[in-house]
Amino acid sequence: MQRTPLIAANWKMNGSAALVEEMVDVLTALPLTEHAVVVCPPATLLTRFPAVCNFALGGQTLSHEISGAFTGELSACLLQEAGASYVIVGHSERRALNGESDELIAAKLARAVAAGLTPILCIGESATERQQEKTQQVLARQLDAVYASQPELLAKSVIAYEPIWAIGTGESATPEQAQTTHAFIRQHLARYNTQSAVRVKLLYGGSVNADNFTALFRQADIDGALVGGASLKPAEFAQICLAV
Ligand code: G2H
Repeated sequence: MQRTPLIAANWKMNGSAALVEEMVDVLTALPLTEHAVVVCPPATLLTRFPAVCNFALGGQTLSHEISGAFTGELSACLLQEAGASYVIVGHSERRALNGESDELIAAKLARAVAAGLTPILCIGESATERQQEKTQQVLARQLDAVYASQPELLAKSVIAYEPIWAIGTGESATPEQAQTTHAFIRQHLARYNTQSAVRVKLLYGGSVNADNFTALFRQADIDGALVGGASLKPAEFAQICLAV
């Protein structure tokens, strides 16, 4: 099964109008195939990107509610109106710093799909959980929370495996570690729907850079990357985009 690659940039709470301009200049000069790259800047910067360009835009989170008295929240429709077609859901920083539970993440993902946004669901284990050999258990729990009761959402999702110990540390998982875990994820997803499990894009995230990406991307079950720090450097991000 041939899966088309996807490189996603997660700017987190970084960036500026100037970085938008720089990134647009660099990316629009690349021969990117359709839907190969998505940039997820802070929501306030979404409308600073051109309405039409050779990459897609995404939000970094969304509300599970449709609209209403939820001060500070962003709905799927607001993100769409600002130009997003993707949205990151369940990033470990939101799970840890904002107390997002598996159940809330499942509701957010369902809301994103209902609105026509493609969710990039982030899952991953902590260093302690890996040391305790609980990686598969944790990933299975995070996946089951979303897909066990709504397996039809898998066909509309992208999944990013981001081991927490590799996030922003400069210490990426090795290609072998990442492949072993991605293979487990794909195998687990087959419980919900075998065809969707083969088709779903599995991204790796956690200290991806221009030096380590090629070896990661060569792995059979790694279909692209969710890039944080390196996505703030347009030239380096361009190199990663060109490696697929
Ligand atoms: C993981 C990743 C982007 P970084 O959070 O989602 O960030 O590449 O900086 O580790």
